Order: sequence, then C-alpha cells, then structure tokens
Amino acid sequence: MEELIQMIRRGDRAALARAISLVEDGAPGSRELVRAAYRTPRNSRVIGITGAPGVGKSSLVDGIVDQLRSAGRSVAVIAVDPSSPFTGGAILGDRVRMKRRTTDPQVFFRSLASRGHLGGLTRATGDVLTLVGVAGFDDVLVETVGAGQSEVDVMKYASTVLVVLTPGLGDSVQTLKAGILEIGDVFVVNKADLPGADRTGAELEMMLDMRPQGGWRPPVIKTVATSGVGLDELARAIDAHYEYLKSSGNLKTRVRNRFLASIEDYLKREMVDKVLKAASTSGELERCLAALEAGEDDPASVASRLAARYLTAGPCSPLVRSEG
Ligand SMILES: Nc1nc2c(ncn2[C@@H]2O[C@H](COP(=O)(O)OP(=O)(O)OP(=O)(O)O)[C@@H](O)[C@H]2O)c(=O)[nH]1
Ligand SMILES: [Mg+2]
Repeated sequence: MEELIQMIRRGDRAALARAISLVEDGAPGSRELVRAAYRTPRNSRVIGITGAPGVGKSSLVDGIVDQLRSAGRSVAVIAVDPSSPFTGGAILGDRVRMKRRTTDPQVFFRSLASRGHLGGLTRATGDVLTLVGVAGFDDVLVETVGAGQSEVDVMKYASTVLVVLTPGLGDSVQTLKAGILEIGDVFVVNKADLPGADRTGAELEMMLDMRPQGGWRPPVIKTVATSGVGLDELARAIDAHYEYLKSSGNLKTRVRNRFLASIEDYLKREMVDKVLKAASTSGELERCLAALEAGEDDPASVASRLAARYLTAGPCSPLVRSEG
C-alpha cells in the first residue's frame, strides 16, 4: 500500500484510479491505504459544487476546468453519486463530456457511486479526496447533487463551496434546501440566458444580506455554463475566496473542522459498536429489547443506560481501539 501511495505521488494516474476503487469498495487493505495517504503532504484546493438536479453543475465544472487549465493548474474532478434516481442518465453525459479530457494528463475525472449505506458516502468521499490530494492536483472539484443530507455533508470537505441555482422557478430561492444557504461561499445563478435571472440574483443578494455579517460576504455570479458567460468572473471569485481563507486564517480552521468531523464520524461508529457488542455479550441488550416490546421502557432511556454502563474508559476498555 505504501508503494501504491508512492506511485500515486509520482503522478501515476492508473495507480490513483486503482486506489480509488479499493477505497470505494472498502477492499481489504483500503484502510491501510488511506492511513498512508493521510501521512503524505497534500495541498490541493478543494472546490465543492452543489445544487438541485439539472441546474447545470456538470456544465459549470466543465467550464471551470477550462478556466483552471488556462491558468496552468492541474485539476481532478470527483462527481459524487451521479447515479441518483434524479439523474439516471447524467453519468453517461458526464463521461462523454469529460472524454475529450482524457488526452490531457493534467485533468483527472472520476465518478463515485453512492453505495447506499448511511454516512458511507461522506466517509468514502473524504478518503478519495485525500488520495487525490496525494496525487498533487492543484485543484479538486467535487460535484454533488444537493438532494440529501449526505450530499450536503460532502461539502464539509471543500474549502470553497459553490451553490448553484437557476432562474425561472420563481420561488427557487425560497425553496433552497435548509442548510444550503449557510454552506455557500459563492452563489451561482446559472442558465442566466433564461428569463428571471436578475430576480433570482436579487432575491439571493437580499437573503445573503440578512445573514450575520462579518468576514466573507458570498458573491452572487450569473453564468451561462453552456456558452461560457460569467465563467471568468466565477474563477476570479473562487480565487478571491481562497485568498480570503488564507489571509484570515480560516483555511486552517476549515481543515481542522474537517478533521474534527471525520474523527466524530469514526468515533460514533466505534462507540456504537462497542456498546452494542458489550450489551449483547452480557445479555443486557436482549433484556432491554424485551422491556421495550412489553412497553416498559423507551429507546432513549435504554441508550443512556447502556452508554453509562459500557462507555467507561478503563485500562481494560480503551475507547479508541486500533483499526483491525
Ligand atoms: N439554457 C441553458 N442550459 C444550460 C446551462 N447550463 C447547463 N444547461 C443545460 O442544462 C442541462 C443539465 O445540465 P448539467 O450540467 O448536466 O446539470 P447538472 O446539474 O450537472 O445535472 P445533474 O448532475 O443531473 O444534477 C443540460 O441539458 C445542459 O445543456 C445554461 O447556462 N443555460
Ligand atoms: Mg451533473
């Protein structure tokens, strides 16, 4: 695995693709691989792109890749869950579209299919981003359909988050998924060639003005991804946000928060495993379930009791065990 990491570091794209597959499948040795990846310097800028199905995220990614390539930067694109029920056919379109880039060694494209298990998508994406970072790309673009919590959670891994909307839906700004407005660093009104772009832009500006001020005020940028209008402005906004993160010290905070979120994620799993295993071995879990069935207890009380009993940090029961 150490050797595979070295190959990725030297720019071997086939090795990178293989490593991503191992992580995606949770194959034997993949934890070891990720562990080695975390111990290798990574300095990629991670740009997240999220928004409702069909707003033009992939088209924008395409345009942004062009912008970044003209600036001489290498780019990896990770499209998360393009096989969602909303976007059945998109994966094919994405593949065809990105095909013309396969001749450019400074562009790497990969789709990640959601394996459907809760939290697994976020975790796998974080690991994949770490691997891509080892490959030394200047920029990593992550596209997710902002349809569910896990897709929004993926944006935790980005240092700059683009939230994409389209005009014409009238109330598109009002129907923004809760939480999406908060995570946006740059807002994009794509399909600005369609009627209503100015109104959508104005509504967004108004909502952003109502946010607590201080620090970075997200810009609202109108684009026509299919013809390239506004993409240079978008690229400048991405750069400006990154500069802001660096000069304000917030980049460090974001990276730390990302690590913290990751630790939290693993910790929850460790603790749940530990408590359930212990309670099951002792037979207590069975008794609790019987009490619940008989209407003599409730899940919250059971959980508190089990946690109090089995989450004791003694020398014989370390909270953190090494990965087996
Ligand atoms: N008129 C207009 N159409 C656009 C624009 N940008 C993208 N489209 C079209 O909108 C459709 C969806 O574009 P995609 O880039 O696949 O959108 P997406 O958000 O990636 O879609 P999913 O991944 O399926 O959620 C395609 O038919 C694009 O050609 C734009 O600026 N103006
Ligand atoms: Mg897409």
